[in-house]
Amino acid sequence: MFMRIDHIGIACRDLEEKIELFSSLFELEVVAREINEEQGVKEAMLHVADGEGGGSYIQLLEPLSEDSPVGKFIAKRGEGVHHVAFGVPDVEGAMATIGGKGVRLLDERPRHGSMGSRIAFLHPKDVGGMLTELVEAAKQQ
Ligand code: V0V
Ligand code: CO
Repeated sequence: MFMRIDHIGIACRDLEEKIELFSSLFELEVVAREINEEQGVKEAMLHVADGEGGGSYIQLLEPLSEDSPVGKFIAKRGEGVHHVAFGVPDVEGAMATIGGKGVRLLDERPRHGSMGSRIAFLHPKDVGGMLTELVEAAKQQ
């Protein structure tokens, strides 16, 4: 199955502060911002590189509430790496293949992700403690 790293998600208490930090340290540019109510986040995508199948990004995530996934993560573990997202050409296909290997899918069907992508999460306990996201990037117009 073709996979690339689409993004690394970082849990932040203050999005604007961390945008400033990452863009000044690594000279990364913000290419998208979004509030995703369903996922309980306010987020920004910082472009790292372009590759076959799509770009790669740092995704900065500020929780919209304390009882959202990122809010609970920060309360328990503090700020830092929250998830790794693999880019796949067909998210339903990847869900079926990986689910067939006994990994628990946290989403029954793909959900809306940043920049028009379709996403699904895998349980961290079945992936060596790493919360894993599958991302099918939006088709280029
Ligand atoms: C929780 N655990 C993690 C974790 N979050 N382990 C690694 N990385 C994380 N981020 C561990 C936690 O320490 C527990 O282990 C165990 O999993 C169960 O966690 P919990 O705190 O009891 O349960 P919840 O209610 O916090 O749920 C955790 C899961 C939840 C992962 C099930 O956060 C979830 O459904 N996440 C998927 C959605 C999401 O994260 N959305 C935000 C990003 P111990 O302590 O029992 O050993 S949105 C996004 O990326 C977008 C929009 C995008 O890319 O476009
Ligand atoms: Co993500």
